[in-house]
Amino acid sequence: MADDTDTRLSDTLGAIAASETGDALEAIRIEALGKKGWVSALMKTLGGMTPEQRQSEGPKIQGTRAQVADAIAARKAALADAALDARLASETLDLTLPAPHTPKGSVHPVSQVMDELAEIFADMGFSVATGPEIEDDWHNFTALNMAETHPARAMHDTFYFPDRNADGNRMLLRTHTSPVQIRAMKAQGAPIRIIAPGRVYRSDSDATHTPMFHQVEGLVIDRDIHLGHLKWTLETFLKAFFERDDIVLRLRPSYFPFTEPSVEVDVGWQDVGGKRVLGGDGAAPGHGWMELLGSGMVNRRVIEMAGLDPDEWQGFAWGLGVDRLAMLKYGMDDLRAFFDGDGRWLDHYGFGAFDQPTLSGGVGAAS
Ligand code: 2NL
Repeated sequence: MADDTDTRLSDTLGAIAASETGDALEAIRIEALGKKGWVSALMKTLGGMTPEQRQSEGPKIQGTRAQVADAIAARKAALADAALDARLASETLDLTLPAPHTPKGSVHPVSQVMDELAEIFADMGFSVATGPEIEDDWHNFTALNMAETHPARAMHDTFYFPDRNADGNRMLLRTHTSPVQIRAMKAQGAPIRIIAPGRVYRSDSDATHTPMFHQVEGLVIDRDIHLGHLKWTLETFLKAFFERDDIVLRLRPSYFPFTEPSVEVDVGWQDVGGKRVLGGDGAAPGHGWMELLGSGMVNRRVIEMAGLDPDEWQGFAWGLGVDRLAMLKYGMDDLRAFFDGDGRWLDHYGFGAFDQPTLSGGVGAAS
């Protein structure tokens, strides 16, 4: 029986060492240590022994049981280690691989330019004012010294709503962001330094006009403000925006009902390889002027209608098209593509969300 046990023990230990899976090992354990296993059967023989026999056989049988149990535990640990090693070897992560291309949004050039404008003017002490796109004709026209008969009030320019508001005013889609500035003057009083960027609407649609477009207006009201302040402000802004020190302005007399005097502002351009590039004296040979924005000293009637005393407060204002500004700076040549929402156009002309314009890092985004 001792020989028998020794043979079974060495067979079992050999099978344990040769086992390749947890299942195979478990089968061996059941065969040896299970209720009906051969080691368990050996243990049961102790009950029928004399005390002397038990004394000599007991430690042997216990030793056999312990050897089998220890061998199984050791093999189990070895198999688990091997399995972990195999997993670690197969589940590698190559950190040198390029990031996968995942679809992501981009910042529209109009939003990018508006952010750039806000950054530049914030540095000159301007804050950003916003207001409703659905306006009444008092804030959009009357307060801006535009009489009932003014051509801009004609139906073909303005989108009117069919109903009047509670005060009997006609409602419309704002045709410029001036009403935002009227509201800001009435709410904040003077002095004031704001820009008002946003969507505006005109019933006009062709190659260079869309029924909705973007405008930014600016307004400064303070004591002793004159045209020199206007010219310096616009020059400083345009140099920062186009990131060129050689921006030259030409002021031409013009007419707007809301400013007096009114000035149209041209920027000098030069021919660089067949392309018009802003910068340089527009009067030089091969150079020219490009009309960029309208401005002027705020009409005293407008200051009055905004609730301020025009003998105490003066100021200047300007307005310009954001879409055109974006086209000039970033080289898009078709305005209509701006508002198609075509993913390919946005992939090409859009900006990364992390390309925040800053004066220190440059207001022009990298891509
Ligand atoms: C343009 C240029 C302009 C203004 C807008 C303005 C606003 C207030 C008072 C006075 Cl609250 N003016 N805005 C001034 C001059 C020009 O826009 O070409 N407009 C048709």
